[in-house]
Amino acid sequence: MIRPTTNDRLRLIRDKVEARQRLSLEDGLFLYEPATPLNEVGELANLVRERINGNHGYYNINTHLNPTNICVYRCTFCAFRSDLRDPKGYAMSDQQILERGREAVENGCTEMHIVGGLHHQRGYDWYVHLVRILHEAYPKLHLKAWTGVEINWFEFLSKKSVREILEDLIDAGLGSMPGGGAEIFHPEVRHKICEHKADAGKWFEIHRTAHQLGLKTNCTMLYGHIENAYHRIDHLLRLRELQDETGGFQTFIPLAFHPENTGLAHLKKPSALLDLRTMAISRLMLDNVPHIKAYWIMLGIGTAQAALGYGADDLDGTVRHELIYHDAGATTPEVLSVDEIRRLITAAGREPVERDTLYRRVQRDADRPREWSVGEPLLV
Ligand code: V47
Repeated sequence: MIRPTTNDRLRLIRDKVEARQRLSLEDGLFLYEPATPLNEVGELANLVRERINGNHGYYNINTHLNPTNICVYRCTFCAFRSDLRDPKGYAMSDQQILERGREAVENGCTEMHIVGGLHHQRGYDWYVHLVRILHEAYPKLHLKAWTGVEINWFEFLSKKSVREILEDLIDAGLGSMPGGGAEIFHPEVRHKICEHKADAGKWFEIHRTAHQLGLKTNCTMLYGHIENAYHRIDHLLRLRELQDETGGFQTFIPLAFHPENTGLAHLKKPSALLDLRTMAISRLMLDNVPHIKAYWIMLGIGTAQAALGYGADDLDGTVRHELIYHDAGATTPEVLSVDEIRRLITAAGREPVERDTLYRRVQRDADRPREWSVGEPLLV
């Protein structure tokens, strides 16, 4: 039997992409092979990216809030967490939290991204309360808060169902959920890097319930540690399956592992080549997720900019107060100005478009840039 060459297999995949057909597990594994030229994988991903998002390069004006870093779990990849009695440990007061809200609004932010540790001594009510006080004080600021792992912890604390917890949070002012806590779903890896926290089934149950309640959520994949290409493609296929069912994911964010100060500090950071290949393969496999985010904080500015030609359509935001990556050795700046982020997108040949969390165009008055309103949804 004559075995198909790399070119034959690439041609078959190109035909599928052009005909808008689904790529299989085998296709995904082939795209990850080092002998499959990265530029060709990127070109295919760019085709899909431009089909879905045209030439738009999205960004938002946002801030992060990590109310506590004290955490009952000990995920080996995390440099942010702290023990209860460690001098590094903190939990913010209501006043500090509200001060962050004020700063965000004064800087024209449309979104606050809220995630943190699972504090040994804080009850369920604290987590709901801090969403409520922020929403009451700053009702226009979109609160994208708590990952599936946190919601699972709230189940333990409150003895309520996932649905009841999400209803409490929506009532308090939750606007959507971030995509963290997904890591790698395959148990071979998950058991080694975060064995105690929510497993894949639980993470999916929580996102499915959120989607059923009308919440949009994001999804992520932490790559570049002990997983292999099979685990990554398996992860993407699981996400694609839930998206077929609910349509509730807005954005997929591939998260490059940063080893410094973690239990996996002996590993090397993933290369820019793996970053771009993963970005492109994500765009190709997740044909039903509207957006792919190149999170500049963790990729570095140069790679994030290049990713806009490898499937990504979004750079995330100006970002203020990011701790999870900076504790793990990220050398990117702590914040980008709007002018800087727009310049990066323009230099990549894309049209910079400010979006809100739900991907509607944000309009600002040139004379009063802190004030804003939202326009039409942005998909082309
Ligand atoms: O779940 C933790 C990852 C995630 C490290 O939804 C690490 O818009 C690399 O989910 N090296 C939290 N990654 C961050 C997250 C996120 C980020 C930006 C945007 C959105 C969104 C979501 O960060 C965790 C974990 O996968 N993480 N430690 C580390 N050392």
